[in-house]
Amino acid sequence: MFRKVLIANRGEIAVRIIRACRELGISPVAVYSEADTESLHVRMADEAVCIGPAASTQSYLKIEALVSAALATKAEAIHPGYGFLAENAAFARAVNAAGLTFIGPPAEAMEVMGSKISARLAAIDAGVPIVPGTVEALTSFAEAGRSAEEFGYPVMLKAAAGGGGKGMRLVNDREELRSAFETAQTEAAAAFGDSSLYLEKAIERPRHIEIQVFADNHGNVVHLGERECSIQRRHQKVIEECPSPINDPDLRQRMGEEAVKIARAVNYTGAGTVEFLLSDTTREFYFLEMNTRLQVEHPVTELVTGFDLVREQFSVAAGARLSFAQAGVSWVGHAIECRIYAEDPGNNFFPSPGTITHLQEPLGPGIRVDSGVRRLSEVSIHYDPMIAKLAAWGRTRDEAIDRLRRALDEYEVAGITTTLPFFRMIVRDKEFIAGRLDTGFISRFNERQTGPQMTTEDTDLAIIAAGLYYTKTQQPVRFQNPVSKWKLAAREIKSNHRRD
Ligand code: MV4
Repeated sequence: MFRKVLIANRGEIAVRIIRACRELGISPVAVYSEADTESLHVRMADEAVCIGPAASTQSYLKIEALVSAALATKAEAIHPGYGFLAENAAFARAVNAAGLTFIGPPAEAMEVMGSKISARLAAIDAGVPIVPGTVEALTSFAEAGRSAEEFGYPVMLKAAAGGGGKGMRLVNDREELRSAFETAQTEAAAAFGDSSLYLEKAIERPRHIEIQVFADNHGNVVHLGERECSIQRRHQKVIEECPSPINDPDLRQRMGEEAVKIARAVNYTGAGTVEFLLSDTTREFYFLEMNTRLQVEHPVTELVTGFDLVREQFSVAAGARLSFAQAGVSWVGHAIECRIYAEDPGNNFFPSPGTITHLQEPLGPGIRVDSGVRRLSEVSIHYDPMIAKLAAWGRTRDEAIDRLRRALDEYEVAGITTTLPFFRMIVRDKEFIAGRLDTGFISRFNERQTGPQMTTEDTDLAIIAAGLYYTKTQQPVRFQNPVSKWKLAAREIKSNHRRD
């Protein structure tokens, strides 16, 4: 095993990786930008190296600074976490060229999956079903028109260099194609420096189901089942679950086998995720893309399978065999994760940077919090606003939801606005509880919410009532079960009050 590892990341994932280091007796080295001198991950590491100014392009994305920091501290390996350079093949190559181990797949596998077109070709070669569509990049608008007719409207235009929904356009009919083609091209060029597009038939009301895979350097490839990630907002996952509420052992096995085929086809090693779209109506599934990193939502798989994915990443990167075989993987109970963001759900999820003046994270049966912050942490505008992940495990989905609801109500954050109130409403939503989670969930949820929305006068009354309560008792407003909008509003007023 490695003696010392550098963690090329920040926030909750750096903390998560440091914890795995501790359990394995590895000395963790943190890196930080000038905005992160006081951050939790820096405090928790054995050593920390400042790699540059706040802007991530000048710090967390600086390949030379990271490699130099690893060499200077005599680290033997670099764990990239997720985001930043985690899926950057040039980074993996630079790490290896410096004689260090990159904790992740081979650079070649990252490159194949980095282009959606080569990823689809790899799937075809492996005999894995892909969404019907073009195999090569579209060379002209005329070709897009012909392909759209061939596969049949509605179609999706997607950026070849994209992923995660960036530069994606739904085209319902011939009339919409021209402007969709042009905007998708412009967006792709701006976001990825590559305007090439391809076209897929649109799957209506799909579910996003992904399979966790793991491979070692000895030819062993296994899957750890699925995660349901259909609840998304602007292509950002909001809630993830394991197993999928449409849990079906036969479907899991079939998707798992296809995911393993893909991983084998690209000589994958380490942790990876194969994304599929599943048609709710036909139950058919199609390969979408492969993420060549540890994912944000890995805790739900850990809670249900019992494996420590970061530990396993270290172990296979150090050359060991996987600590389990496919037959040794079983799934117990149900886990659900909420991503807690420093964003204002009452203001279109606008970022809410600032100082966390009060923090009480939930604990208790079946609760796991992966947090990157503590009291007095600064949430900076420079980085992703996700401050923590809250996951609940229960023997059944209902029990997991009960625990999640309880933990969300226990969770206190003041000084910044968070997405906690949004989750407190989702875990009380009938459709969510029933597990009806296709990709249209959030927009239908928002429509349901606009029904009993508070009027301005209601809000004013709630503010006055909460103010009176506070003046009288000198106690922050506290509710055991904030079911009504009024109580939720009062809860927010309580957080606002603590801001000073
Ligand atoms: C699709 C699709 C329908 N048909 N592709 C969105 C994120 C990216 N990973 C792929 N996405 C989609 N691709 C075809 N051919 C619908 C979506 C989609 C979606 C997928 C999963 C979860 C939420 C979603 C929300 C909107 C669109």
